[in-house]
Amino acid sequence: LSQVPWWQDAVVYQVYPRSFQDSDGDGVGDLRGVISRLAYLQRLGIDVIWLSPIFASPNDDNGYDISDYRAILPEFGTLADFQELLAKAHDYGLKVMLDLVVNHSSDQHPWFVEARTDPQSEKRDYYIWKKPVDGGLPTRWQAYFGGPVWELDEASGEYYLHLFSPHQPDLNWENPALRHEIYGMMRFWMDLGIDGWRMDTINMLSKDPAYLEGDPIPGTTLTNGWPHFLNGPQIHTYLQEMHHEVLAHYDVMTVGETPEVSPQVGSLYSHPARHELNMVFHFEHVFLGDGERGKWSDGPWTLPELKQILARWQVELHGRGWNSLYWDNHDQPRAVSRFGHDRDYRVPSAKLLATILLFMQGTPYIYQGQELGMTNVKFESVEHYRDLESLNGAKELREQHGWDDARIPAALHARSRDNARTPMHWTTGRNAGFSSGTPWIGVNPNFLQINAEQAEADPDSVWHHYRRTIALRKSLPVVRDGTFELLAADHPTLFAYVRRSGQTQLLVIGHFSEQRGSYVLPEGFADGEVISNNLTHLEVQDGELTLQPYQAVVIQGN
Ligand code: TEU
Repeated sequence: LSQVPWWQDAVVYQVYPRSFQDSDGDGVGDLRGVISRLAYLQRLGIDVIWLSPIFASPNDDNGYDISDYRAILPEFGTLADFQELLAKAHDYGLKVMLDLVVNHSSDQHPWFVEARTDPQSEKRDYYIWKKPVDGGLPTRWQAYFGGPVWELDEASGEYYLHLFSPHQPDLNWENPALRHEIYGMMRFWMDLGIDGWRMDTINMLSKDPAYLEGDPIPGTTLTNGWPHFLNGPQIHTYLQEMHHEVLAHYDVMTVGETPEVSPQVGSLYSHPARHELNMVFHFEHVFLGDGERGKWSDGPWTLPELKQILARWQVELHGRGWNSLYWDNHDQPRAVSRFGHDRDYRVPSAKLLATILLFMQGTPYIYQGQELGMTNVKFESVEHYRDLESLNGAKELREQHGWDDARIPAALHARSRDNARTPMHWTTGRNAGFSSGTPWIGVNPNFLQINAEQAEADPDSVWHHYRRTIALRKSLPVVRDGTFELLAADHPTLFAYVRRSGQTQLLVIGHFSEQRGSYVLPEGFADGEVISNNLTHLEVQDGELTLQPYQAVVIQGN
């Protein structure tokens, strides 16, 4: 009998430190703030805290642009604060993962400063430089935060590559000295006792050396470079090397952030026999509705599409790797606003999303505030946004695509990353209990109705539904081990699946609709036991279930 790895039983909670809890009144969340909330996280029943980057950074992209990988961002605290956080978390039985951002550094990192000021230095090759082609850009690939991926370095006449902002130059993973610097840095944090890594954009490390032009992006002069840098030729070699050199020597969990992967490719990254990562985040469900202007197009999504994507990952990765389960993170709008119904059915639809997610196979990730059913924010104007992707996006939509002043705020409201980054709601007090100073980004005014203090006091809250569902999940090995079968795949409003293992079978049903509906229970479930229900009542008659809007139930069959 093989032992179950601990991370297969774990529930992860993502903390975005800047917006979680401020302890010193400067308006920015910090590590001592996280320490003060460990008891809260333990009460929720999670096992692992993933901290978005806490390292020194000029904050062009809120810490995803690192200028010193071994130092804590002073706004967040000191290394001693981090060590205290780690020790106290461990005392509470909680593990801590950090964010590994090594596709790029900050342009303020001493490596890049040296590479730029002295083209002869060995640090030059830590980054990716190209001579102009026909007097211009080496390729017309579009950067994630707008504009081309190449920035001209006037002094040397060469361009450097930045897949994200110009302040995030890409590191050159082809250089073995760079790779070993990174491995040494990883050992530094693992020797302090951290329990895992979330690896930022890890499938972008290996660029196709041909640097071929991409397909044109309509309405722009730029092209799509994705096929030339996602899941590139050396990526598995690098990850196997990282595993062999560092990861294998520690008891840590790893999750790679990998846009544009299929379950087959996900298996290459996460099959245990390949010694790369434990699991990856795919983006297929959160990319639903993206169009010509990417996320800003915010097209409609349908439930059959959503089900098909999630079911495919459940079935095709079973026994061939391991799934990461998520709706929310710091880059996504709030799921209750996107996939639920945040106006009239906020509480039931937030609970429904919890049920659907937590009964699937894989390691679930809950993002701060998701457990309260926090919603998207409706800022009055573009000036209230802080995220560079949103600000650059708004500018491009206005200047290059002629979007007007009604359409742009609507797009930001629907899809901006800042929807997830407004301060956490703790209480009904000043700034929702986040800070005694002026928060770095506006607080969502609905904190008077949605906050942790009230949620913990109300047994019917979204929070208690998360707590109970996490506990239930942990008590049922079938959730960890069982097979997955999607039922009624084409049904427009019903998300139903069965998990089976040995004699145990669970039916999970979620009703994504404002109307009532009905569902004939499959064989073996008509007189089963209802083990979870997001509403207080339930109607079953002659094997037929009547479903209320956004109702979610789990039935254990016999
Ligand atoms: O995001 C990687 C990524 O692929 C982004 O393009 C993501 O799809 C986008 O933010 C969604 O709008 C990671 C981090 O999670 C993100 O916060 C960083 O900005 C980015 O890498 C660069 O480090």
